[in-house]
Amino acid sequence: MADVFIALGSNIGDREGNIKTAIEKIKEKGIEIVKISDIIETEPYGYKEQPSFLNAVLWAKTSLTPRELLSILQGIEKEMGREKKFKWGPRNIDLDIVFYDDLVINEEGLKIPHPDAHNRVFVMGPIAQIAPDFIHPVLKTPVKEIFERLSKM
Ligand code: PH2
Ligand code: MG
Ligand code: MG
Repeated sequence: MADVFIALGSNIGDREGNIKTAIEKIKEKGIEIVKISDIIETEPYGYKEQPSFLNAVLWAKTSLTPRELLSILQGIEKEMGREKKFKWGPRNIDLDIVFYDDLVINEEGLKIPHPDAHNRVFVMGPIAQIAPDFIHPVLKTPVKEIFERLSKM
């Protein structure tokens, strides 16, 4: 089974409820959750003129392929009536694959590791909490070191 890290984010509606519903739905799909980070409130990154987010990351084990996992996560976003106005804009739920073991995938619509994860304190922080020694497979650096570097910026 692969170790996968899934980032959750919400900045519209019942943000905490949205994150918790998404976690329940992930469990229902037979994805085995190992650990869930704290849910943290974070300032919008990228496009700033939007409400603050709640973010969390979960660590799971799955025998789904990366494509299968992606389509399950997209299905959950759809079931939850995902609204996304534009790239980096507000959304009621966002489910992103951050890492899938040490795989590096660069395909249309499927990029793993998430190409911007190492720049996002709201992704590296939660992973540093639950799996500090996980090595970023492209940067070859433990997540806790990436997080410490980001925290100093
Ligand atoms: N997601 C984005 C854009 N900006 N900012 C925060 N704080 N949290 C997010 O999850 C987030 C964001 C697009 O995926
Ligand atoms: Mg995202
Ligand atoms: Mg997304």
